[in-house]
Amino acid sequence: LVMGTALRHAIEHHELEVYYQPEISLWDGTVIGMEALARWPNGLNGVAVTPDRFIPVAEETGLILQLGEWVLRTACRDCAAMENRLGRRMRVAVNVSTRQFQQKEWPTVVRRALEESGLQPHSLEIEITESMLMQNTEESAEMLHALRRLGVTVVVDDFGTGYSSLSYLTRFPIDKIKIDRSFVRDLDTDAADAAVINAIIAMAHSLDIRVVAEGVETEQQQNYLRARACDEAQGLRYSQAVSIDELQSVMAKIE
Ligand code: G
Ligand code: G
Ligand code: MN
Ligand code: NA
Repeated sequence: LVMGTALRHAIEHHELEVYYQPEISLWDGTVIGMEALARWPNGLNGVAVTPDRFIPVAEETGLILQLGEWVLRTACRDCAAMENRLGRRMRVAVNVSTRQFQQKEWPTVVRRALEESGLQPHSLEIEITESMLMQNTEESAEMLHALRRLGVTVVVDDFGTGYSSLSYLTRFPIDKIKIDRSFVRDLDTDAADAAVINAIIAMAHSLDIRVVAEGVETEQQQNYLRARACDEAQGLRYSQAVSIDELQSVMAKIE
């Protein structure tokens, strides 16, 4: 409750920030995208609060609608500016919560964020979770088709940790999956995790779905994933999430 009140105040007083973690193409090593991650630097009593603590509070209090729309608009604006500065295409991935996804007006919110920023729809990726797909499957399918019609990319985040009913990959319009970092972590030592990763990549590619590996920390993990034709990687091997101003120099180091 205390955190909810402080969070509302922080949102209204523009005290939240959006940081970006680069996403690397395993085909050519370039940074082709970035994931937008909310930050609350001054948090409670001046101590930063991490999103795994304040996002659930935002969801319980309903503040996620306001917070989520602000993250989306900021991410679209920052990505459009980055594309202009680089003179090439970039993509930005935005996480959404169930409450946002269940709003009838949500596709309109997305369309307006694109229009006001000038960002091309194909540069925006919306990250949803497996559990969001399994609740209200009819409505979820409708929402994903609405996003598709806008030209936005649909990504399933934390892949492998939820219901893992693979049939939904054929039933919903999904462009891309992000393999959860728990499978990547012990890749070098755990044959079972490696086997799961091989199977996920093969299955996704057979369905024309691109694959991102999360939580890549070592060169060995990167090389394994590249050998298995995993398309993209994200993790501390490349960079943690940084401010948009820091991102360009981080990119220069990676590339
Ligand atoms: O940045 P970090 O890796 O600590 O993020 C922790 C979690 O918080 C991530 O799993 C991410 O999905 C979630 N998160 C961060 N920013 C947002 C946001 O803007 N909206 C939603 N719904 N989740 C977010
Ligand atoms: O959306 P998602 O839940 O994936 O949010 C990303 C989270 O993953 C953030 O909390 C971030 O700090 C964390 N993270 C990013 N890269 C790595 C990594 O390489 N290893 C580990 N252990 N965590 C990471
Ligand atoms: Mn994510
Ligand atoms: Na994730």
